[in-house]
Amino acid sequence: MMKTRATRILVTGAAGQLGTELANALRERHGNAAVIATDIRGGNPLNVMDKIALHRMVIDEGITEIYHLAAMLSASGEQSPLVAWDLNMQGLINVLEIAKAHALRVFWPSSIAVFGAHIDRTFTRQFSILEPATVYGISKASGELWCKYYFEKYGVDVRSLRYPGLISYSAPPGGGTTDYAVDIFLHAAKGEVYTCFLKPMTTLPMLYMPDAVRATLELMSAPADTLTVRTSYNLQGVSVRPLEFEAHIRARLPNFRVNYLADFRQRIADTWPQGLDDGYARRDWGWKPQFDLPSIVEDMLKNLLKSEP
Ligand code: AKB
Repeated sequence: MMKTRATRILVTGAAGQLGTELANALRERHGNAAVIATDIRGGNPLNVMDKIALHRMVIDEGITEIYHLAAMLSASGEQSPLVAWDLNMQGLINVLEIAKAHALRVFWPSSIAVFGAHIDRTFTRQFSILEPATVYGISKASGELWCKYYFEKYGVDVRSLRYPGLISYSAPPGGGTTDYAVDIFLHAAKGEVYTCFLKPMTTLPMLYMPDAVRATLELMSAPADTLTVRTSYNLQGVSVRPLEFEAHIRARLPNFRVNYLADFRQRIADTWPQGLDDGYARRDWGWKPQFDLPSIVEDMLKNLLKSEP
């Protein structure tokens, strides 16, 4: 009889915006001791570029699943394109190789950044052409194909979501084009004026963190034979403009003010989808977002204002 291994989860990039919350959710589900949260920035340090260290961690800790989140995002990637490419690609290949050798399950985040020119930006389909305009997007589009390759060629059960911008209050994002959607709340809660680096009418898709975490757990617990997408699933939450965030926040905090001063991130945002067709995710594993814009704004402000003196 085949022995089933106890679930032991390694999270890389666990100090990041998604990692912080996903590691907590995994701990709640599998128990504290089953989750090894690592990040190059400290705590339990692990550099995903160090193949030997990664291998040692997997063996020593009896890891059965990796949530590989360590990566450089779109805006910082444009500041250091080759460093971003190295980290995002080599890190993923290291994880896939170890997964292949030890029959590990893998979750790896992709992004709306895989899309660029020649798409229907208002309703970007699952199988639209991938022509990313950033090195981050190129690394995510290539990574998706590597995931599919390792699944088809070696049977590695690697699953992925194309996250839109993620909105949360626990840990700040860093280096992304959608970061404004968190920063605007942080400033509002502190009673500060916010200077937005995107134009007021820039529509981008966003997802509230509880929905993003739930989507990840649901995808990872779906039976393998129900999954028809082995690159990465489109995921849609809400499509929002900075001006709409401003108006909704001001309805709660009438003194809140936003200035608009677009920088290089505007060019990135202008290549991304404004909304996505996530029909495959809905059909294959039952995806359905729970938070709309008013409930996101309400929950964000409730939690952020609680922590303000
Ligand atoms: C970014 O803005 O780079 C990320 C993303 C959409 O992947 N939040």
